Amino acid sequence: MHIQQCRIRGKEGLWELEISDGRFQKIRPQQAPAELATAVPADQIFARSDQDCINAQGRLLLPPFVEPHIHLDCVLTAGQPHYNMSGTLFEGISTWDEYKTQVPLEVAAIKDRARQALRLMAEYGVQFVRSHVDVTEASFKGVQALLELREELRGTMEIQLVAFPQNGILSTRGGKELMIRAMEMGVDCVGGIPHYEFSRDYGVDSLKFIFDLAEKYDAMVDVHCDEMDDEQSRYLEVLATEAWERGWGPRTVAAHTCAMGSYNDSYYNKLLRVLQASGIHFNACPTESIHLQGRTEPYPKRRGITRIKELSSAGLNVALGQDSIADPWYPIGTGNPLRVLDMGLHVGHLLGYQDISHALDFISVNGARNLCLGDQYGIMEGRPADFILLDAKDDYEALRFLSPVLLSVHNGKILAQKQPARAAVYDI
Ligand code: 17E
Ligand code: FE2
Repeated sequence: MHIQQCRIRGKEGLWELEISDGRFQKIRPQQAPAELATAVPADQIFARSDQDCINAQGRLLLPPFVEPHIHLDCVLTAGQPHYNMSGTLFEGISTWDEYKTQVPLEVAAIKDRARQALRLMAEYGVQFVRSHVDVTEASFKGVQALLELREELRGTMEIQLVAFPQNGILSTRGGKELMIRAMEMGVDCVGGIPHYEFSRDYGVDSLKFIFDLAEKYDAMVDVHCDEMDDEQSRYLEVLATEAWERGWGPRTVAAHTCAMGSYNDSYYNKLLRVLQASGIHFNACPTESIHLQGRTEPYPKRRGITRIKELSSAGLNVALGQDSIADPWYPIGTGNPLRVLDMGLHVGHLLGYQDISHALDFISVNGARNLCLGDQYGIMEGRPADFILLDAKDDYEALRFLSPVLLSVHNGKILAQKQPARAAVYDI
């Protein structure tokens, strides 16, 4: 495959790429023709190209989008057995409990829903996905289904799985054994939910157990941490301290950390010390949290979202994820990371020009760091030929128009392709 006249994110000018054996073989600067500058409408790019030689006409090529946080076992179950009417995290959890008992989980059905969600994500440029899977569900059908899917899709779309104890590790009888069972079955990351454990002590003990498991199984850690508005929900300091003590920071993600939006600055400034010392990563889910949080209070209402801007400017890595697609927690969602980014930049006060001009980091390279993708990821000669081509020339345009992904290539093979709709407007 040969790509001509593309912009490459982070580089000046136009480029051509040669791809074979699933890898980028050559990446070379290319002279711009006189009549370029996106003069050719996106829907004609493929018409004018053949599958082996695509002229991008100045469109932006970048590494694939990364979905660092989703629950594939729950996707597309919204409304069964009923919708979450309060819009709270807790009604989401109890609705999921009802689903698990009333609609017995079946491997084939879970795989089918997960595939539908992954197909949507692929359409929007995602190639790497980290999914939580509920392990406090004794049949373990979810774990089995997603492990099978991970293997079936390897090389097409890459999936990491997190053993996620939805109802708590210590607050579920036999919870530790369930976590061990999931790790034995080959799940990639250890998860947790300390803020939902019955007591502070349980929450702290669960975190120590999580890191013990991570060390034993040489696994990454990805914990739902402080997903609530309670300013006293302070498990992040315990998570970061454990990660620091054990040297596990670069392999650890603190997800949600919504309570950080409620911490006072005096505490936050002190907390920052251990966050920086540990080097843990962060994951925020802005569409999910703006919907679920702030539900217990009158006006003025908190936003319930972690300090994306402040953490980023303190040098910490923050990625954005969607968390849900039509499930008991969040009723809508398309799989498009640009939609999540749009929300994150709005609620995070991140629409300054400088912010927008590197906005796509939040749904690409930052997510790749959360997933520890290392040199598996990036537009460089010798690396796997994984990339997307956006119908935009830069981050600013991509964000403004929520631009479609024209082409998504994984290991040198086309995973998804889109012909954007054409509109006609008259008399203006
Ligand atoms: N479970 C949970 O505890 N929190 C969430 N946001 C989702 C599932 C989606
Ligand atoms: Fe989640």
